[in-house]
Amino acid sequence: MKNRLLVLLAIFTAVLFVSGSAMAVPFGTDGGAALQGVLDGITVTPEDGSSIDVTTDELSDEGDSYWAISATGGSITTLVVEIAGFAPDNTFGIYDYADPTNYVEIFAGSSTGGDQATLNILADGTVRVDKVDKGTFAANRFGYYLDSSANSGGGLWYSDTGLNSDGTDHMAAYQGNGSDTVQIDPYSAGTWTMAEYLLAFEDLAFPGADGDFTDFVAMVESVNPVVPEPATMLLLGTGLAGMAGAARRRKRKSVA
Ligand SMILES: [Ca+2]
Ligand SMILES: [Ca+2]
Ligand SMILES: [Ca+2]
Repeated sequence: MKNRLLVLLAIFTAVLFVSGSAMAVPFGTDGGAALQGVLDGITVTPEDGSSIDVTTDELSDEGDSYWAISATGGSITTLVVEIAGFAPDNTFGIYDYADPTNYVEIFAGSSTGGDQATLNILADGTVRVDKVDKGTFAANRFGYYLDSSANSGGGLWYSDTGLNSDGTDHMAAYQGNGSDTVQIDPYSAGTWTMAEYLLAFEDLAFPGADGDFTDFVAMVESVNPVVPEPATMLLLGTGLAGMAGAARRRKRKSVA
């Protein structure tokens, strides 16, 4: 019994380890250097580059799947850069947490760096882009997507990795820490606040993708990630603790 418990505990630890190591996007051979260059490029202060490190400051993949608008005035999305051959065709937008096939486009393929759009979700679920009704969501809870499926090798990539056809994380997210001043052309410089997140996408399917995560980079403001309850982990942990307790009780009984 004790051996079996040890095996179960080892499995539980392994599950925790795997979910932990799945937190970072799979950067390619450049190890995130290209994306770090994008961050450093928009950073005015500190003068020697962004205080955000693309390899260590990324939101966990469980934590960047779903989002909610946190401001009454809506959320402004600014396209920072697209370093991709598919840039003229790639589209970007949000999809309904309750139905991933229900989506609203924010940027068309023709959009380029510096383009901006304001996103609103009304109390009745109406989704507006630049004050025009574009659809209806179940609630103020959504994921981001990049659609590069117009080109071969591309795909429809969701912020929820579980929905991706290649099972791989295609979006890295970084929260501002309130200390850097950034400037995205053509806008004036400002503080990268904690209510602003940089989203960085890889548009090619894995394996085969270069993994530079600079194919589509956007800054979203006045949004918060909605982190789901780690229900599976809790259940696993509770179950194991319960089994350990039962084993202890049985052992005491046999001693008595
Ligand atoms: Ca992710
Ligand atoms: Ca484009
Ligand atoms: Ca790429």
